[in-house]
Amino acid sequence: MPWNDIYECMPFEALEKFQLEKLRETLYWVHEKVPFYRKKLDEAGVTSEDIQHLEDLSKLPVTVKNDMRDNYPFGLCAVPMEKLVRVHASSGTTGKPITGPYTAEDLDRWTECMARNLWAAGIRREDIVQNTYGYGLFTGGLGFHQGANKIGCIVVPTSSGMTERQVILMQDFGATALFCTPSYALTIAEQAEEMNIDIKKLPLKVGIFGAEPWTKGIHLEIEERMGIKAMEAYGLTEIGGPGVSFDCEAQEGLHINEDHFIPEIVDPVTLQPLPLGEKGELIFTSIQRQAMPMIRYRTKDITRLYREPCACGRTLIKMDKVTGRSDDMLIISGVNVFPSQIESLLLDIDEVEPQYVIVVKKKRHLDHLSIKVEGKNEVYAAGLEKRGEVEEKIVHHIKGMMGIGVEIELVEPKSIARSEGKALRVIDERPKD
Ligand code: DLL
Repeated sequence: MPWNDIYECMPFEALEKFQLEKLRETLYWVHEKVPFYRKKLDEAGVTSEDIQHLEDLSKLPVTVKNDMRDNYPFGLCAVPMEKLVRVHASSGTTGKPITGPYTAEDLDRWTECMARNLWAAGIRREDIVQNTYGYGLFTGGLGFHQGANKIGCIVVPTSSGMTERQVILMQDFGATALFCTPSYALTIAEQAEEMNIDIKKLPLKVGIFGAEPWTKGIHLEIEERMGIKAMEAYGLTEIGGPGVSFDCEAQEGLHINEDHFIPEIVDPVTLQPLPLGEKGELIFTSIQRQAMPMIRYRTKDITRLYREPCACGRTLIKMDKVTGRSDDMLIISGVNVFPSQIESLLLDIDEVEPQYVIVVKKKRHLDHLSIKVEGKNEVYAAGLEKRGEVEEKIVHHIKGMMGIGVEIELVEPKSIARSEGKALRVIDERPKD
């Protein structure tokens, strides 16, 4: 039985009616409250009255990440500041992050979506869940925490990092469920093996993994090494964090919480809507968010949608696992990283040229990012010690601004191949399967 069978098992016609009503309310609301949307809707010549069917969604303009940057931090808010109770954030394409503000009601709705996700993965009151998603600006930690609280289980809020301690606590507290990124799950498994602790013999029985792409191969490897069932969670800060879509026991696609988010698939180049079942870019319109509703937000995630009867009884539409993006965003152990963001940080450093290559590798299951950047003539010529100082300075700058560890190699001026078209700035050497 789903967490909320009224909404999760709603007949399609009723759902469509509900979505249309909420969509029209949202449009009216953003036109009233958000100058950015008012301008865009007026320019497109569309009002909530023009939306008579869900297909009319395609008449509306899309919203992109840079719109959030241009309206940073609270320009897209549809409520006065005193109504906000929380703000999360995630990486933007350049220096500034993108913000995810919530009203108290938004938090309640998010919690409801997370409870559905956890419940569908088999989490119940009697579970002890170890939540290693980062607590902080990232939506993973608190999002999962709230969902687990709602179900009433015991949460162990370890947050991310200190892997040895994670393993010890998992053993000592008898965690029955683990929440983390898939890459971190493998790191925990490996750490346990090094400590001669057999996770398969511990009470752990399920994990809910997400925040980064992972292949079926990794899925099976986690299940095999930990002796657990691996379930999935998908979401993004822009439309409220995790809880957007989730695995059920059938594990044949992720159910989207459609009473909160209307999905569409479009051609990433023409933006034309594609029929159900075709692969393209996923777009979401939030229809129950107050603080920052999103109209046709381009996720850049590539997937397909299908509406088929599911063995679990849910009628919510399903999406495939997300395996790629239509932009150059990298996900480094769950942290979103744009090459443009790294570039703007490198440009802050006087000692280097704006010539660089980012190399992403897997090192012991974790993503590892290294950057080769050209030193300026005089800096490079000053010798190893000076180069080391500058490398250190860049490492600190990137860590301080983005929160990720990188390895920097200051290389000789003019040693990085110059482009004759699109610059090759990223070399992703991670295995594809
Ligand atoms: O990653 C929210 C989240 C937290 C989801 C915990 C699941 C678990 P952002 O940091 O804003 O939010 O990153 C959003 O991460 O557009 C996808 O590209 C990617 N992503 C999230 N979940 C998955 C997944 C959180 N299950 C971006 N599979 C999204 C593949 C995922 N990619």
